[in-house]
Amino acid sequence: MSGDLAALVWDVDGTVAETERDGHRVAFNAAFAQLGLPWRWDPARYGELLQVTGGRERLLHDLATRDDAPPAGAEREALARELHARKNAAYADIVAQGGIAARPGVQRLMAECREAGVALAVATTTSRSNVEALFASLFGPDWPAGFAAVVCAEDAPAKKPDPQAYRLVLRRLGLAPAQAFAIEDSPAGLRAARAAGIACGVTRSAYFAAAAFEGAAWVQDDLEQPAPMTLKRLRQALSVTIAASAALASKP
Ligand code: XBP
Ligand code: MG
Repeated sequence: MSGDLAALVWDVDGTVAETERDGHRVAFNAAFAQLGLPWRWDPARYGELLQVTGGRERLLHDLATRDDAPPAGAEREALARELHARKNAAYADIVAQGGIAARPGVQRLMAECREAGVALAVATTTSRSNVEALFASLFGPDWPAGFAAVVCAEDAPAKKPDPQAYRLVLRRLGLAPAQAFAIEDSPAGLRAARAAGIACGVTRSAYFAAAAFEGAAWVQDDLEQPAPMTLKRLRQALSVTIAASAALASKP
């Protein structure tokens, strides 16, 4: 199987940008306030809630722990849907105001890939509207032309660590797992990529700074530290991962 790198697949939240603490969390709190609810998620509580992937799922998880949430399941579902829609609108406002920057090295590595003919793609559990808002703010209005496939929560409803988003991105790109490399920031994201057979590097984000990342091809603080992540290093990491998988498969 070819190990030539044909596509670099990006997670969004925590990887392309630090969106959670100052983006999604603030927007969730704005949605609570809009509906006159007294609930607020402080940075520490939000960190705990990030174990649940998917904003609507995160809300439902939190509602299930509250005495003052609607007791009926259908009512809770409706409230979570309403809050989630309002949260996404508030998030779009935050990023449109330039409130979130790309993480170090993201723009540089994307440009290096484009110059070398390596496709860029996205595999995220976040809503499409959030990706559209963030990427328009970071990369300009023509950003869709720069990405060969963008798989979001609406395309792959099974949230990470389920590999559905990564499998779908491979199908849309027409590539085998060994032709792609993923960049993630969370244990759930890493597991999703690996379960789809894709080699994966990790840039630690604020909320997963102390997490263990077993199975990662590399783990860095970001794409510049401790050393710039280049296409050459990505290709080397891909070869090492493929060789390790082949050695494991050939064991009696
Ligand atoms: C991101 C998520 C998302 C975002 C919020 O995970 O879990 O739920 O926190 O976005 P990943 P939504 O970085 O692994 O893709 O509210 O649109 O879900
Ligand atoms: Mg992430």
